[in-house]
Amino acid sequence: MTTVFSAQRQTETEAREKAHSAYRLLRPFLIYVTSFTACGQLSRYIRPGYTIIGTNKTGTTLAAYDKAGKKVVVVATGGTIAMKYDPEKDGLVPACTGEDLAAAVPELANVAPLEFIQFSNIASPAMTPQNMWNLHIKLEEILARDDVAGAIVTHGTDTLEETSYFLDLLHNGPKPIVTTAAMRGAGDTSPDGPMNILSAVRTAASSQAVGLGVMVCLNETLHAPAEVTKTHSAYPATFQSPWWGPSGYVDSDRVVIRRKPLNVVRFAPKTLNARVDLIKCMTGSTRDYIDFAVSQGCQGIVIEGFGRGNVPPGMIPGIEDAV
Ligand code: DAS
Repeated sequence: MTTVFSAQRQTETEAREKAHSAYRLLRPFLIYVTSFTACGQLSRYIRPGYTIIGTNKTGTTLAAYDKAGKKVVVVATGGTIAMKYDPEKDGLVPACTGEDLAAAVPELANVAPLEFIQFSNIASPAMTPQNMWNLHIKLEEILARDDVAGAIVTHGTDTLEETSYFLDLLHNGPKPIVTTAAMRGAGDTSPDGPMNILSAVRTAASSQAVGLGVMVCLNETLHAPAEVTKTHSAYPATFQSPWWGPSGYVDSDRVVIRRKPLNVVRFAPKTLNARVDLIKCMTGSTRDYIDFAVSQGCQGIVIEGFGRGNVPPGMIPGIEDAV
């Protein structure tokens, strides 16, 4: 097994070196290609500071990972990805920083210079809208820096889709934010965290991800936050985008985008202060939870209805009074 991995690593390194020497030789030509494509279809992927180094057989653009030495910032928030088994507690507990996680993945050194920010070290059910807002502010501050190409966020899987969607709604700039997580702890057999971090950093460093907002990266697949959901409580390939499928994937050191999400609405609020509750319909639901939310000063209620938005008749008077 070890031989297979090191042989693969060697092949990847050789391929990367070949690509870089080809890049040096072809540079004058590539400047032309870059400005030519800026007029065409690929223009949305090309921004100052990013260089396209070639195309593969299917015409997918290969990314230059050097981006003139720009950094990928790893923002760690916690989750199983950063946990290890504690025999005393008989469960997983926070045990690793973002830096510890990256130290387990030597290949990261070939992708981009990294910087680490320990935002928190919590299990993701403890995430709050306020935490998500603070994370958004921190990320935008990081991405505003000239020396940064993109950022990854390591997170728990339980609320990964909520945080990713929140960040995506508010991320108006071109630099990529890639969220990732793991279903197995850092000390478990065959942890999925190291490969997920490597794929996330590759994506954040890739010109392919520029302008695509936030992407969720697990199991070498990339998903749009508005489409992805956690489908299983234990299986590592739990993140799926039902109906639509992944928007791309990471194949060794290639980042391949197959489609872009359409109609993404983005906002730029100055603060986050309204309380909004989510109420799920059950068969037999009445107005009780709606009345309670209103009595607590809720300024908005999302009702998760049945089918195309149907609700049990017992809820209707409460909804009418609330609006
Ligand atoms: N520990 C849970 C969480 O933080 C699950 C996980 O990360 O997979 O969301």
